Amino acid sequence: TQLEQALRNAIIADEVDVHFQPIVNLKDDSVVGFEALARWCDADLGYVSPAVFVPLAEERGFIDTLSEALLRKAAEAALAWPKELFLSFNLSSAQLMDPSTSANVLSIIGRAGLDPRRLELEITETAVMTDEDVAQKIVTELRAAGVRISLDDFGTGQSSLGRLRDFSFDKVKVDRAFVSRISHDRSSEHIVKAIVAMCDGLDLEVVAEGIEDVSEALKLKALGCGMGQGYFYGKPVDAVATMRYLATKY
Ligand code: G
Ligand code: G
Ligand code: MN
Ligand code: NA
Repeated sequence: TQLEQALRNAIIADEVDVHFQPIVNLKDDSVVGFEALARWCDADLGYVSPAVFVPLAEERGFIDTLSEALLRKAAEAALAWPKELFLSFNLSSAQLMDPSTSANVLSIIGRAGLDPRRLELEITETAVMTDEDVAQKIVTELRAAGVRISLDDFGTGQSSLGRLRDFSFDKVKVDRAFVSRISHDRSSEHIVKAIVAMCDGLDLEVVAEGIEDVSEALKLKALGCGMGQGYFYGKPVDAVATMRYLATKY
């Protein structure tokens, strides 16, 4: 298709970019890391969402090429940040079914010179479920090298609490569907409260996604949620703007 060809060309021409969104410690609003988010604007097609082109690359079998370019760029950008800040990078479900993913990821960040202990990989429950043995093996290898693993979009899809016990995660990212309703509906508040309590007990860190205003931020702080992310703290911006943002903090 036209879209597929345009994407293939954009990867070759190095036109798929990566933006960064801050993740903060909700106790003092300090930045603790950034999530890398793929961005592509085609000359003819205009802006194309990663929600469209990531699945396309998976389906057509070139997610590895795309993801490699994105991780390399993200790791190179992260080298310029203060060393205590982590880089969080999304892995797609196809990558979690491919046993060579762990070696690939470690070799890409190794070449870039990024300490694996500064890398976090975001994976979804759906991705884990497809082939749980392969996913577990990939995650075990990455964690042995110091990479942390977070469970993305938690609370949506087919959440199984048993997976939180049996699978080795370091962090849970609460889906923004809960956060966006937390100021208006008590049931979302109770759900987030329960997730925070459960994660405390399981020694998992918690990030609330999609915080858009101060009332959501205050509510999440009051619920004891450790970390937050969302437009209220910062929209995803390119590597240069990320450095400017950091200059205002350090
Ligand atoms: O940034 P935005 O909300 O448009 O992202 C849409 C979706 O695309 C999200 O689910 C996000 O996780 C995913 N996404 C963004 N960048 C990447 C990437 O580099 N790799 C993968 N696998 N998914 C990404
Ligand atoms: O699936 P994942 O959680 O990786 O997707 C993150 C997506 O959420 C990104 O596309 C990012 O652009 C988007 N996002 C980040 N913060 C906010 C926010 O505060 N509000 C909304 N609506 N979207 C957000
Ligand atoms: Mn994510
Ligand atoms: Na998410």
